[in-house]
Amino acid sequence: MKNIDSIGHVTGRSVFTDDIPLTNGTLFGVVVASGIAHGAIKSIDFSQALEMPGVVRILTCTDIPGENQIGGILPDETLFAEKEVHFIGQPIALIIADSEFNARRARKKIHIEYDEFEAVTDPRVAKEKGLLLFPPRTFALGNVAEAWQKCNYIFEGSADSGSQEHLYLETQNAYAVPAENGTLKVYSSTQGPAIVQKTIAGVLGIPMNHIEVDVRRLGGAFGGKEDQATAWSTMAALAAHLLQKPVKLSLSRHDDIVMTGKRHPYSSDFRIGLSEDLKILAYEATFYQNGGAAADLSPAIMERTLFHATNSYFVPNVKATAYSCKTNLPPFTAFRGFGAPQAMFVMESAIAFAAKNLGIPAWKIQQKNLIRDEDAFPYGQVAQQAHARECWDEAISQFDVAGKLKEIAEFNSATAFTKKGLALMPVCFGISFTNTAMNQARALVHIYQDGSIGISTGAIEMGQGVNTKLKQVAAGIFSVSPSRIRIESTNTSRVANTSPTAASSGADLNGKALQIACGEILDRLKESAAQMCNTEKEKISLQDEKVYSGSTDTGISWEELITTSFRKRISLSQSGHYATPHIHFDKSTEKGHPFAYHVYGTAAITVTLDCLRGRYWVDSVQVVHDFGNDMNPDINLGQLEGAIMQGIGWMTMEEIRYSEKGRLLSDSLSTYKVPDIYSTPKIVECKTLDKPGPEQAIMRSKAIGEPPFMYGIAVYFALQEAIRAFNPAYSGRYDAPLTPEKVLMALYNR
Ligand code: LUZ
Ligand code: MOS
Repeated sequence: MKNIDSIGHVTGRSVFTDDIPLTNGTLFGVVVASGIAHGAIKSIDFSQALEMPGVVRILTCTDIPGENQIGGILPDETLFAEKEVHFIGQPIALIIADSEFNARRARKKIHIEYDEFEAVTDPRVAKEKGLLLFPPRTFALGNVAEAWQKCNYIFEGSADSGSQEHLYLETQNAYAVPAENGTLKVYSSTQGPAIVQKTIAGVLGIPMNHIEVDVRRLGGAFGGKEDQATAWSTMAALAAHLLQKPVKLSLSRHDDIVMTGKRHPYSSDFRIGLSEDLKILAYEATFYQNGGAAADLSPAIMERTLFHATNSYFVPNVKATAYSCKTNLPPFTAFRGFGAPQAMFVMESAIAFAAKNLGIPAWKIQQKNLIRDEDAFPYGQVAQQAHARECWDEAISQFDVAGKLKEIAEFNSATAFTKKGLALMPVCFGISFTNTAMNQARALVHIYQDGSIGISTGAIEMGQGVNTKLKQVAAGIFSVSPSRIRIESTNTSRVANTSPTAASSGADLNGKALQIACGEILDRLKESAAQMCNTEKEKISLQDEKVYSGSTDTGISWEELITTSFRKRISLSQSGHYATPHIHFDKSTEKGHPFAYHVYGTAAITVTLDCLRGRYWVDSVQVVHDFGNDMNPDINLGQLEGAIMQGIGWMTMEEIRYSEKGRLLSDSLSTYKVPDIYSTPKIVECKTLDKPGPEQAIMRSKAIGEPPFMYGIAVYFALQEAIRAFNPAYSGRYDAPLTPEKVLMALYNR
């Protein structure tokens, strides 16, 4: 089934939050933000701004009727700064004017004086100063202290990975419309409408049932709207509530890039111990997560870093510790992979470092240590249907990796200034929110009298195709044409208390809830049909919009079944609730069974390097991926390809830089480069591992959003191979992204 949004998107008819027609009298908000990274606000002069044309009002923390608090996990973040500011871009006030232009013009007339304090931007410096957002955590398995004695080889090093801008096409925006009796309707470009609703309720000091949040679809999110859509929606709601006028707030691209949090940069130390025959006996990692100025989702992201510390490998003795360091940068947030890519980069760096020192290819260590069924992850969950080895073996044979390595060696010895490199990247990603309580979802299904169907769930369509998958689920259960089904907007009044659409679990959780709701209606319809043709319910089935009794067509159509059932006063509406079974986690022991299942795969990436200029190309990305029973090859391949490109961008050209004073230097697309059509690999080839998916995956089709992101990590190590082929003295620091500038330096330095 094709993505149901494809035609609307291509013809520009799809409606995003920013496209919603505005009510007459709508006002516009523009955010006034801190210009320094750390300090006390001495004075603010709004007088000139208030006199500018069209300005209606300027809101600050003193205008908040409820609590000035938007922290999602920990209550440590204000909507508007009070006495102090903690990062450049921290909201201080909201200008409301009759147009966005006028609000922006007025912003230039605001004068703020600060007492400037020292700014910290480096996580290790923050840790030294005792600046942590919350206490550190350690995951452990076996006994590393003892295991070092048994190792033939021990290597120690460090690895850093950089931040990443989400660059969703649709910037953060919301439209809040006051309704009767103090209620509000808020259109929000958010992955988490329930979080938006709850936060608005807290800030306004009104009950959640006074706020209806509605989301048609997002123009991309990638995690950037899991938690960080909330502030902007809340500001719009606050203004609409206080002024009793509709208020629109839409961040300009520049404001969005400067004010919102991104992927967490990490600085990490590793120690890896191996036996003579290359078994990893012990692994120790210390992660310094740069959390920014408030916790945001950092506790959950730090947790996922620990969960994925050993990637796809079984290591019998592990100790992984993570610190979330408080710095004067915008709070870093969810981004596809959610802390796992950062952990896996460290593990792969440790393996690459060991391999380099032993003078062997890294794949020998990777291959030797892939996890098997019944091996335990450091968090206690035992691997089941672990397809790490199958994916690896298939990749090696299907893509003739041995032959390629030989070709590359020959090429490299025959050419002076062009070198090639290849690296492999096995991936294992756990599916479920690491916070067990979030693994629940609901759906609401209506069948209308004419046989058409309306479906609401908690899932947010953000381009990933979840609505198409939901339509497939319902069409399959009722055996009706997908054209009879409409997926409604995601709305907190229809489906309440939703988890954000995140953690690659949107289709699984909401699809399962939908299956339950549809299943109950189907059951009633079968009962009704059985009465209509005087037979038992068990004999009835629906096939291609017709009622069958056993194998005979009863002549009753879907429409007739529905109208008759309606006249018989049978309920054609149903909600469904799903909670992932069998998952649990105990934070006091850091052990449990947090994931419904894992997704596996192996990628091989080949690069070509221009050793005069430091330019490089990705020749091929070849993947064996564990889709389970792939329910929608088009959509899943699209997710896989997009994720790989985003992973390659993170590892190569996407470089977020802050000045020492905490100013974002890469604050526009002239200084922040993302992969474009010219940097896509010449070959992207994906083979499906032929293994059935688990029961907990929707239609046994495994979650796809995040796992392929981490295949991109291979590009880093492939580039290092190519650099080393030209410059054997290259020390091989682990400091992503490996930009062309860094590559050029590496080619001619140690
Ligand atoms: N969001 C979240 C996520 O709140 N919890 C998670 O475990 C998670 N994992 C991946 C992406 N987003
Ligand atoms: Mo996410 S990183 O919002 O799944």
